[in-house]
Amino acid sequence: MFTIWGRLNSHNVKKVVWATVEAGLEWERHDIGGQFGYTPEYLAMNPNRLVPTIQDGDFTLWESNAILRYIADQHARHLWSGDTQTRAKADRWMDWQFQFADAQREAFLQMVRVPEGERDKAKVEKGAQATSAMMAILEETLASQEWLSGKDFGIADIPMGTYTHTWLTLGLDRIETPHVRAWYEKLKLRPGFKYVTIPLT
Ligand SMILES: N[C@@H](CCC(=O)N[C@@H](CS)C(=O)NCC(=O)O)C(=O)O
Repeated sequence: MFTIWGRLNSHNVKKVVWATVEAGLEWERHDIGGQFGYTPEYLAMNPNRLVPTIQDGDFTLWESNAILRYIADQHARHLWSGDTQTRAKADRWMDWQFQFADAQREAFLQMVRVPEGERDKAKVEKGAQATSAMMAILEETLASQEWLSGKDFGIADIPMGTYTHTWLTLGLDRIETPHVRAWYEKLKLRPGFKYVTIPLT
């Protein structure tokens, strides 16, 4: 059994659940972190006091994108290109996603956690500008290739796919990105994407 530890209102947990579904694994998930708190047993597996963590038999791993790479390597090779250079170009979007998460974080917290009249408009505007600037790069990429993973959907589409859902639905001012939108519409059809749409509050 493949076990996922982490509350489902977390971007990083959603990514892992989506990848697990894509890999066709039999899985279970336990709520932990955030409003659910932590147990000593969990902290023994992951001392960072963060989610997610997975257990695959007696193998334990934390760091969401490392988990995605592990899932593809161990269980779903079709989600990674066999060509090293194609794979490296795909892989970089997984690291890039953490920069995007940083750019979006403050605006996200304002929009999701703070009542409308009390929001710090400067933080929202700063996040809107920073994320639009990054999305312009994704837009240019997706104008000339169908997936971030290359010519086929793969594991590298999952991290930015998850964050793009938030970006498109958060209500921030944003640039027009027709190619990102077209890619997102295809992602919505993937098995496992439904977990991405679970509210983050
Ligand atoms: N780089 C880590 C970041 C993990 C992380 O920041 N997780 C957040 C949720 S998205 C968290 O655990 N926050 C504290 C909590 O939920 O208790 C990863 O990708 O796994």
